[in-house]
Amino acid sequence: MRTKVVIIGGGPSGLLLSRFLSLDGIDNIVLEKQSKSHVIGRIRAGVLESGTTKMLQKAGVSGRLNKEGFVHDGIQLSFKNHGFRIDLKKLTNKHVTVYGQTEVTKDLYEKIEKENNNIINNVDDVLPQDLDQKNPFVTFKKDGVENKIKCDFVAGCDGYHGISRQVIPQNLTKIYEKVYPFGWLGILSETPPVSDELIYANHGNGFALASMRNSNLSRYYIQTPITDKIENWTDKKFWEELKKRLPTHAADTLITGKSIEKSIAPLRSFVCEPMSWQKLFLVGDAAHIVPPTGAKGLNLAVSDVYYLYNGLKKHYLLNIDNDLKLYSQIALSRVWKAIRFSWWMTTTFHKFPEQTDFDQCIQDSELAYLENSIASQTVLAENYVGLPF
Ligand code: RFL
Ligand code: PHB
Repeated sequence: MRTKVVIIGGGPSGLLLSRFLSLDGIDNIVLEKQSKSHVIGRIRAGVLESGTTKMLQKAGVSGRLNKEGFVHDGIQLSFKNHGFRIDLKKLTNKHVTVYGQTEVTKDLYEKIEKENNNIINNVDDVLPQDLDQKNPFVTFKKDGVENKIKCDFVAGCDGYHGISRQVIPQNLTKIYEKVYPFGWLGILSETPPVSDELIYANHGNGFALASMRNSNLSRYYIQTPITDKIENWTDKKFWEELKKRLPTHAADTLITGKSIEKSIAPLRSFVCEPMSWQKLFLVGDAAHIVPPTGAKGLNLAVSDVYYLYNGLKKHYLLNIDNDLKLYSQIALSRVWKAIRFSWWMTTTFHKFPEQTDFDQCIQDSELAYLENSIASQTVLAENYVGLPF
């Protein structure tokens, strides 16, 4: 087998890159370890920046997004049981769209299956090789049979636990990492959302987030110790704790119900520099992780796709290699700004185990300042709706 670009990983970044390359007639094959139903079933991101929405529109996969996505012009923040609003629209003239990553992935799969059918699911032992040679290739097993694809380039879109990052010689990369001493316990429930807009709450017991997927599907998160076990969190215990952490006006109207998904996710900030080596380009979670507090992970994956697609397009259609050479540098410049913002949202809203009364007063005054300063609100809003790319 031979193709131009082998894409390792069929999550949102791999699928979107594949779609853009195919639209320009650049041959590519996506190798995905899991089944389609497994990829589509993962409950993850929910908030799309305007830039992400535009990319999905350009990719021709926005039919359902345009109809079913919810435009949000603002977000609610709360501290000391007191809420205030950040008016994203007024401050930036942009909005975000609530539309689940599950749906984005489903839309991409359907389009690609119909038009190109170049996704190979359920592959094992994927290994990119000879990336520093003229003729790189990727080997993998499918149904126990060994396969080899020759290619020009490999896009590592295989997430944080993928193989791609690991094939770069360790002495050529620098890893930046911060692991937070808590996790997010998230539930999905078939209940109407407690609020029309997302609520990010700073509370003495820890952070809480009220989000949603649609008018009868709510997504809620609470900060928990990283050592907590999911079995110890009954639905009843979860709802009681969430009610305590949300501002009273919201807690009083919260409709509870049976959870249809419940999981605990660790929080970390992580960057691998550079994001490319020879013929290999890392994209999305394969190169960087942000804590979900700023809703940036999926959106960063999309801006990486934009930069890489642009570089590959110029290489194949115009024979210009400069953008491809600068991919890592350009992508990292945007990545670090999102790393900073996500870290700031996380440190401003969560309780740290060693937190003192002094630290609490600093958080309170940060939020009080934010409530009363248009300049401070603009900084948050600009980052939340997404920096340009
Ligand atoms: P993914 O989604 O991890 O996809 C990688 C794919 O690669 C496959 N794979 C392999 N395939 C072949 N061979 C191998 N050796 C392979 N190893 C792995 C995997 O099966 C998988 O299909 O990475 P990608 O595409 O870069 O996308 C990144 C996003 O999924 C991620 O950043 C977001 O989900 C993060 N995130 C959020 N992002 C937002 O923008 N807004 C949000 O509101 C938001 N909320 C969240 C989140 C992530 C969360 N969790 C669970 C980590 C909320 C949560 C709770
Ligand atoms: C979500 O709806 O899953 C979600 C929303 C906002 C975040 C993180 C996750 O910051």
